Amino acid sequence: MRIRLINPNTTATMTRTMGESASRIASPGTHITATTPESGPVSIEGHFDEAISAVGVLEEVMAGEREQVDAYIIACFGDPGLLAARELTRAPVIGIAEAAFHMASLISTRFSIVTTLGRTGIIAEHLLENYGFRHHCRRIRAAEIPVLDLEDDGEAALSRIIDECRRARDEDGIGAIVLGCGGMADLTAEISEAVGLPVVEGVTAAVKLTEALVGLGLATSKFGDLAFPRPKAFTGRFEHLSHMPARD
Ligand code: 2AL
Repeated sequence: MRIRLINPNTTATMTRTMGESASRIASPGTHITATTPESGPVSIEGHFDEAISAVGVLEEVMAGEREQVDAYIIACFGDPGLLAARELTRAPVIGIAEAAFHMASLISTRFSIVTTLGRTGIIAEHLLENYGFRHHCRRIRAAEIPVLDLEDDGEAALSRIIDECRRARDEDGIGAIVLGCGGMADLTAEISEAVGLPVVEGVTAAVKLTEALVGLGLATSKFGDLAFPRPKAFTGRFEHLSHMPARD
């Protein structure tokens, strides 16, 4: 099984870290390739970054289709471009936020999210609402670290995340913690050990969910709104997307 892990931000070191975490947890026979869009923001910390990054995600899915990969993971906690990506393929496409919410809800009745910056909290809140997980989440907390500090100042970032997770454990009445950034993928074991609660991280959760879907022979439904996009003209710098062949 070939899974394409797409890091929507363009920081290659983060892509590599997430790819390693994904490969470590993957079953024998699963091959993960981690990719980064050619253009886009180096980190995703708000609505603007997210909107721009979605185009890069879709381009990576179109490239993956030419290689006929079996499944895709969108490895940013806002799940940028998720539904649009599903329109482009029959292969399962899983976002790391939705993967983490699903997994956390299977092992606890309530969880809290610990994310990077407070301003990204609203993105998680919208996803909880859209995915139907609002009542499973007690609180969205931020360690107030910029995403790239996870790479550049890892020790300090880890210690702030652990402090916030401990506050969540002590104050929120929860059974599990969801880590709210793809860049935290390699920190899960350390955080879990320091906090003593189950810690769910989306990259690894998404690997297991995609393996399950492919193993069950379940593909993205082409009935209804996730049908392939209708061929049409695109103008300007998106002209190359014009009249994409209709697929059934
Ligand atoms: C993210 C993430 O997962 N990757 C990124 O660049 N920004 N989301 C977040 N809340 O920090």
